[in-house]
Amino acid sequence: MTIRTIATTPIDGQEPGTSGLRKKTAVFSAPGYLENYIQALFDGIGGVADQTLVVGGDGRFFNDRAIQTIIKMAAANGIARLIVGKAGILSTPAASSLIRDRKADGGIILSASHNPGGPDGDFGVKFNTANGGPAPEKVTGRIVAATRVIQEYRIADEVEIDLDRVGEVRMGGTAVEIVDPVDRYAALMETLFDFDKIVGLFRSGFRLTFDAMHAATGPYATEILENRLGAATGSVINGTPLPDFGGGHPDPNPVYAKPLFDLMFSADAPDMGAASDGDGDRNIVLGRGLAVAPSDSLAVLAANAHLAPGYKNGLAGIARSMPTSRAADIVAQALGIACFETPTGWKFFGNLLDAGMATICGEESAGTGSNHIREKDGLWAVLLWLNIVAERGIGIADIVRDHWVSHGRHYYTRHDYEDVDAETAGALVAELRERLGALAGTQVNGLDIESADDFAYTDPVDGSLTEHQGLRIHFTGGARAVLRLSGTGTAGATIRIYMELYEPPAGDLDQDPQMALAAIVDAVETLTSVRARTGRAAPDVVT
Ligand code: VG1
Ligand code: CO
Repeated sequence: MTIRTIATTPIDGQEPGTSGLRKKTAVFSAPGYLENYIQALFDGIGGVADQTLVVGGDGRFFNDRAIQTIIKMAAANGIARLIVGKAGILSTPAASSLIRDRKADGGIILSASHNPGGPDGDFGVKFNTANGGPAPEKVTGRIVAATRVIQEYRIADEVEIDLDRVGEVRMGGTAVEIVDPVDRYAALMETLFDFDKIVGLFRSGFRLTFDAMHAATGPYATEILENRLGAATGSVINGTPLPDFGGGHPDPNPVYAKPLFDLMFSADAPDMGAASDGDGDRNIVLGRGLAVAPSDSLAVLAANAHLAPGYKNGLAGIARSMPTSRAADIVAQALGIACFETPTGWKFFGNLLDAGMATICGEESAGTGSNHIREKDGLWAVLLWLNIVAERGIGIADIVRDHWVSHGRHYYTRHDYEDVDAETAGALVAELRERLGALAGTQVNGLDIESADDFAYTDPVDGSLTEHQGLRIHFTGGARAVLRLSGTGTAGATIRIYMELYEPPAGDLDQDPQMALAAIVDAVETLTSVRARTGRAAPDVVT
């Protein structure tokens, strides 16, 4: 094997955000960009000599070429083994599970997740550690430091490997193992859920539509839902992963998964609708005429998890990201277990899961998962819902309403202003942050502000402190608004405003969330002038 050492210089801005390094595909595929970052990654983790890494991506445009580069670079850096998904594709949950199963030293996941793909879309690279979870900030910090001093990268002068052929080939001293991840993932799901019970549900005529959005989950969903569980053929739609996701935006929200939402609100709606995102870690679940708010989904799943075999002994604790509604906290209280509030991004759940302090975690952005892996897991959530429906014998909407009747309802909405000028967005946040200290005790649009702060998190396991994770404004009576900037975008800035209001069990549980939250929305506008300052009449995405 001939190894070439190529001289290079640091590239600005190779800094991971909420979930890995994400850039426009054109940026990532420019000569040397991926190479610099991968070498910095190897250098930042102390080298990969004699290690084993898992590699795979969500199949988006440039995935295949990027993997070939990574294989050649890993071989040139003396790695012992690479475990690569067939055709270069691994859903994020499958990659996490593979890292754990095979006791790999970590994994490289090529994904920009819910961001659009294609030559004009986005690309991303994420590093996961040996626990199967996204690298914590102390690790990404070392990688960033390495991007700033890089002088050369190493790459093997070898022909490309046929990624479609399952089996093992060698590149110099490196074993390159191509695996089909679907069976292994399906087997893991069989250990957690009562497949026989779910088969019975489908036999009784239960109808499901699962929209894989032409992304990574398709093959797993078809195998598990249709082949193993007996959902009718055609229950999985858009099941073939495509490099441009069929021209769509693989984010399962009401805007980008509109056809599924329309179906579920139509007269001919099946019993359950569900969708996952580009890399398969997110999920949305809908019943007939009802989209389950992701924050509610976390709470309902936590309250009913004991009905599935994998969780029959109960939960150690629940964790949610700070902007996620506090519906899960009420469940934790009722169950007598702890509820942790972490910054946005799955990397903050890793320590809690490793320490056995939390069993189920979730985010308002349509992510739920458990201690079976160290990533959120879209299909897992769908299977847990199916298991619960099969056990309880009532539909999705009834389960959710029943939950509100016993625990109360957290009306919730997130308003996103996308592709805002970065300076405008930064100034808006900075100004509100300045004013936070003076807000407590004041009134806005007739609403009393009880307290306001900038969320900081001290990890209870390793004591690490993460600051500036979102501006929180608490109103008397328990309502709240949170404002933060997205850390996953690639163009301008996205302002996210999260709003919630608690209605106790005896209250009005059947309002339209936008109506229920209208006063909070207006108060936030008064406080921030977000619409005026961004020149938008309304948010781009409302979830
Ligand atoms: C968003 C979500 C966050 C999620 C992250 C990665 O981050 O808000 O909850 O963990 O995406 O999800 P941000 O910084 O844009 O708000 V995924 O499925 O895109 O990897
Ligand atoms: Co994702």
